[in-house]
Amino acid sequence: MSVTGLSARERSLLPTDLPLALLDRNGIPVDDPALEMPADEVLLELHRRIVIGRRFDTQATALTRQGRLAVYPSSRGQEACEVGAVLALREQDWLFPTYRDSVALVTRGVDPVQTLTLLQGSWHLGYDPYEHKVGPQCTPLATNTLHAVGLAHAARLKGEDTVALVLLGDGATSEGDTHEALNFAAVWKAPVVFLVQNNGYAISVPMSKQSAAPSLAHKGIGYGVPSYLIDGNDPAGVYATVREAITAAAAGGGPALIEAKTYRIEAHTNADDAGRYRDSEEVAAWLDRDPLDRIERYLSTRGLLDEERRAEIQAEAEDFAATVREGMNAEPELDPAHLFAHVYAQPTKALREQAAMLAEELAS
Ligand SMILES: Cc1ncc(C[n+]2csc(CCOP(=O)(O)OP(=O)(O)O)c2C)c(N)n1
Ligand SMILES: [Mg+2]
Repeated sequence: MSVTGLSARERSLLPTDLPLALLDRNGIPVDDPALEMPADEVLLELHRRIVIGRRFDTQATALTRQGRLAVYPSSRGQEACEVGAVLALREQDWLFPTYRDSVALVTRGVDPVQTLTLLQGSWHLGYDPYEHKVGPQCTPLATNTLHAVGLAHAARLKGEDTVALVLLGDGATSEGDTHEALNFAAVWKAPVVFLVQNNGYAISVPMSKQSAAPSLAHKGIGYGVPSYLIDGNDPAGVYATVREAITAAAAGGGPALIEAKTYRIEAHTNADDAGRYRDSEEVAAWLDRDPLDRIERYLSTRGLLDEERRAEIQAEAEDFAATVREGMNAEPELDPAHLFAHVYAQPTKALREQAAMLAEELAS
């Protein structure tokens, strides 16, 4: 696309024509990259966390088949985003995830069983958001964008060095909340990074029916938000971009919008049949761009990843999966009265009446 006729400020906000990357689909470093390659320790940690995250994901999917989880939205294929973005966060930063981002949560250190509590249907939220600075996994699309901007703006007013990273999908960019969040993030120069995981679909709705924009990253320009278009299957590239955006936001540069082009390998959730709206050739083409293969190939070529380390990480991932199984197979201890807790600061009259009615019924 020609940028002739645009002002310098407009040009500075635009994403690149081609998605930015550090590693190509074969794990070979791209020529003349616009991003800085992360240190070797970071690359090794990206690899380790992706292996563990993927094992967690297959374990969670298996638990839905065993009736231990009500629903699970898999992020298989999207691990470069799930892991790359989270490892780029500093300890003091906040993460605002969606239902798709359980792997991001466990990468941040949230207990895996607590992570799955919501999807098990046994409690509103299984973890303490303050412990790891992770907001609740958001099911209403895009509402977390507003939470992230609110938190980031408040932190800035208080003089705290905190950046908020919000994860959202391609479909969520059509929600009004996303636009309100982008607008006020830019007006307030709030330190917030919007990472759109464009996985090609909003359930069965493909990108071609979602947006006519040249890219989702282009949506930033109308709000004055600088944008990046990146290869969302390159763990090194996702890490480097999110890190760069976080550093700029922390330095007072305001928000950034990143569109990461990726693909959801599994169905929307275990309740969806993806074969009804996409063909297997499309899936196969994306399997060929697998983020785990990519980083493995790069690290192996560099001599940083041998069979021994690979086996160690695999064993660690198996242990992690066993912990998840054990925790999820234990019957949750539930108090029906908790249904009414934490909904309102001051429960409404109707809720108080319902709670009393339930208590009476349980006592009889
Ligand atoms: C406000 C709102 N509208 C509709 C839905 C129903 N819904 C759940 S997931 C989904 C698709 C979201 O697609 P996308 O944002 O691309 O995220 P993905 O599931 O692909 O990660 C829809 C429409 C919802 N959860 N919230
Ligand atoms: Mg999507």
